[in-house]
Amino acid sequence: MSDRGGSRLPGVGDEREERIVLHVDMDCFYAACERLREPDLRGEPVVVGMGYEEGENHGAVATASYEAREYGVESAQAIGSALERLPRKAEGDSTDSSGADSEDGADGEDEADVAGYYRPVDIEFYKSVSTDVRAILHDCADTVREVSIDEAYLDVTERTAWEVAEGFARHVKNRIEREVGVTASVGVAPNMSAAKIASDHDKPDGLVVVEPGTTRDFLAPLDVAEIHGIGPVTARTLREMGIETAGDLADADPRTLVDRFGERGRELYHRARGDDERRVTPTGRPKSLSRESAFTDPTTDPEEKCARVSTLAAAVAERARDRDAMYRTIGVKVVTPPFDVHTREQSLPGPVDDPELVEEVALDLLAEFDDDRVRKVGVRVSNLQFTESDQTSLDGFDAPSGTGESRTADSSDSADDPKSSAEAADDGEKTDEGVHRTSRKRDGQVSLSDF
Ligand code: TTP
Ligand code: MG
Repeated sequence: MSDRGGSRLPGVGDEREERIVLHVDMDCFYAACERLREPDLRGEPVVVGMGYEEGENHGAVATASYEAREYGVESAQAIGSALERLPRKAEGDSTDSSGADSEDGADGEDEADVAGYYRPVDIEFYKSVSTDVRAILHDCADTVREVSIDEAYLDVTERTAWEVAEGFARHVKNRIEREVGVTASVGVAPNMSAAKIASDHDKPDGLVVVEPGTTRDFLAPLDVAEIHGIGPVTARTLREMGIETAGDLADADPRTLVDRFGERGRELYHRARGDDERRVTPTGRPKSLSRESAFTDPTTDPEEKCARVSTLAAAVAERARDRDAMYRTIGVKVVTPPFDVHTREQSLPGPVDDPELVEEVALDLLAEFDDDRVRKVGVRVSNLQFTESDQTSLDGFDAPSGTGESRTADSSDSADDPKSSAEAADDGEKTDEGVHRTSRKRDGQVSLSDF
């Protein structure tokens, strides 16, 4: 099927088999975000409603925590139906306990426990959390395709090897959990569609690796509906044709499928066989490069802060050089407890590639915070100008050098993901906010070492 390479020997000349693709999908994302700022919700059934208002019955379920799913609550359900399955928890001073009859809960629960926390969607907050997650993804991979607020593909072929791909993926997962506080499920496979199925295979907190050469076997027992691109209608038609599993589909006669579904039938046939030659194409060229690092304990020690900023400055400058990027603006970010983000930056007369200057300017900007207790510092270069077209093959997504829109925190195909505060900072604004927002860490070295 591959028109690339000639040999089918594993790892030899077959580019398709060599790719290492990660699909990262956050677990019950909106609910996880709510838990982040309301830790009491951990381990509890949580329902996040779109168009929902506290104490009301209208709106639809955007997502439900896995605990709430136990009661039959699911995305797109009317809040009224969700409340029938999982009554609202009576909470202190604010919410009522309407419908708090708990007899239809899951087995073995105390009556008092059979109730859930209902929260309205707060998309701005979820975007800020998504920005933090994306920063880690960009730090871990050179090629990141953000497909929604909680989902991305990474091509990490250049960063790792199949022998250690599982450890690499675990590292990505652990970083997200440790640094952001939400869990992701990750699928690793030689192509995008298998990676997506793999990330969904063991949710939540899953990690499933599909080694090259095993994709077809991995897919075979799965229901056809799990194949990307097969919705309920197609699945029903396939079942009527006696095709229940991906294995059945892989063994079907492609001509019959084309007769029934047109060329799409052939595509589904290939997907079921684990053939998917799409490359992970990034959602954009960076508008800035940054790196940041949290102190284990907040510190006031100027030397400690300076040392950290120097290290970060060197890392950022090196990354810019790797990317053939010159920069005209150098900035620092300082986070003081609890989550107050301060950014300062300085623009130069023209674009430079000058690691020493990055350090010098960054330390200069940091001096303002000498007396402050600091929990995190970051260094960023922006106003980038690319001296070489290092992503020529991907330029369909890019504006000309220096004006390319950053997709580091933005997804090009996610209309509900406008610029976050971190992005605003990239536009030269100074942010000084009392919310938990961090700019991205999008550069990173092969070692993936955490600062
Ligand atoms: P999903 O990744 O589909 O769902 P999820 O992250 O909540 O749960 P899972 O663990 O199964 O991945 O969607 C991501 C977010 O998008 C989700 O948290 C809420 C939002 N969303 C809606 O608003 N409406 C919907 O119908 C769906 C499916 C998701
Ligand atoms: Mg998700």
